Amino acid sequence: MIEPWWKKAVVYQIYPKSFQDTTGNGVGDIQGIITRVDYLQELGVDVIWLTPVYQSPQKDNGYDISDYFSIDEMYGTMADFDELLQETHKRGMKLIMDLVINHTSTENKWFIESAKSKDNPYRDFYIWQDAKNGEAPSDWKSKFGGSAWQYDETTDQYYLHLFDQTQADLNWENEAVRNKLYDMMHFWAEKGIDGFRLDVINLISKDQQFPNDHDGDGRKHYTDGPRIHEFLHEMNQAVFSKNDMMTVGEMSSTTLENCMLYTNPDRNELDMTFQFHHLKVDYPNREKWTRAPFDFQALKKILSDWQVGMHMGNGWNALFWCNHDQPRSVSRFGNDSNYRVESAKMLATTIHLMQGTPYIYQGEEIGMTNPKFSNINDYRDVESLNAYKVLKRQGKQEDEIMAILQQKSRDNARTPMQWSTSENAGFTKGIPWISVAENYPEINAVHALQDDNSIFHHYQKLIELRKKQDIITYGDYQLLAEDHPQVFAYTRNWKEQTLCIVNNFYEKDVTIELPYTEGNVLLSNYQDSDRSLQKLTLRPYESIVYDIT
Ligand code: TEU
Repeated sequence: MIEPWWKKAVVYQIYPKSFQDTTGNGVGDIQGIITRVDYLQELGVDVIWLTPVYQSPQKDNGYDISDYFSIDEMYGTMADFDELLQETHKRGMKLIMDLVINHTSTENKWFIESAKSKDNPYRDFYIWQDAKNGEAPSDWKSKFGGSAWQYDETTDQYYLHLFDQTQADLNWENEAVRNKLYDMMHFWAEKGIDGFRLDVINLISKDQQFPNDHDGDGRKHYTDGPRIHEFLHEMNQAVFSKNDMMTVGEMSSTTLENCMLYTNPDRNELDMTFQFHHLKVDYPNREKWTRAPFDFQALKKILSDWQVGMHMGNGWNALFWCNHDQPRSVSRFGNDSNYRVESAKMLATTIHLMQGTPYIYQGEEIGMTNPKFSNINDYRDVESLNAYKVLKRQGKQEDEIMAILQQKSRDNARTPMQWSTSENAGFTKGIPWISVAENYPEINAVHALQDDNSIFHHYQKLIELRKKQDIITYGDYQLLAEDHPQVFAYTRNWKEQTLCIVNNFYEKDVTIELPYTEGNVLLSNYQDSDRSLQKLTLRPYESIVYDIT
């Protein structure tokens, strides 16, 4: 069997709004991305994932699509997009698009029609329900706060929106909707794109009774819902199987069992999945809007369970610490003050040596940090602004709310890419749509490229190592020193070979005994890492990859 190309690939995620502006309007654009493709090639990544650039009122930065067939003018034109695709392909790289098909913007013409009357041909494109006992059809909550149902006077019914009220959920029970979406996907496939990242794709099938949840937000009635595997298989047969594509599903609150099914090649659904359980280890009692250190034992256990489970189930993981919805990884799991470089490299090694396809989020490769905004006016994200209001209503002090947002806001990852020491970090000549982090004179791509020991060059080495060592792609995974409070160590085993990866997640030195005596150091984040594994002393955030065969 020929192994699919995406198993050995590394993906780079671009958030276009914050990547590179060429017009001076303070917003990144497609021409800006084109000027940076060489930079990505130098890093060594194989695939670019572009978050949504379709026409959109931008209530949720493009995750609210008003026209699937055109590019938002803020980002450029379809000709610009075609040029980007060409420039990517010319360099032997691939491009995947972000596809948001759980919902559309309420400004999408389908929704505008749908809202007009109960007998409009588009009525059943969305999920409309009558009031129950004079109230919303169910107690489901929007993921961005408030009810998930919005009342619409014109037809005296409610429509469902699991996200913002301007993001109406499509009715996947309706075959006409599914066929329209598959046709649209063909349109992009025919352009020659190399795949899709499918936004919250495991939420598309809802329990048609829309039952009350009582003690939750309703997610159990639509997460990995009743017809999800059927819909994904159908989509696969209609679109993916007809094109050489990679597909990655973003899975909200999913389970390992479901992801094994989504990605088992025999089932023909998706190639790989993002799951978020390891990024909820700093949500005490499942509450995001709190300040809390991360639970290291839970982090190790979750990542390890998914490594072992997906390997056994013949599934495939997408590996990542960060994306445009998460705080910066070095600020969250590393140490962005005293050991920024060491800890960013350590985190990179920990995740890149696992089995799956690694994703690098723009700026992660130079160790960008959370910006630590201290004023609510600095924030742009609809989710953060809603959370601010809710926390205020709960009586929290301004300082406390700011401290929470500094740790948890999605805007932490959305500040402009730090290219150079020029004004606005070289991102724009105008006023950036969101402020640039103040540390750009120190942390930027120009510095990273000049410094042989930079985080950028560490990522380069990780990517090279993956290309050279098949064991990273195919080997199994075993956690070592399971209960160790400070060290995340594991082995990868394949054929006769064993790699041992040892990571100190804390600032304190630590001595650890591992079941090996000596190894060849393939990569580390200090210049002079010890070859002897027997009684190994790791320095702050030290991370070493040994070949112990
Ligand atoms: O995010 C999906 C998702 O589950 C979010 O609720 C995520 O958990 C949240 O942002 C964390 O605070 C996707 C996109 O990545 C996100 O940018 C969109 O806002 C969302 O879908 C709606 O399309």
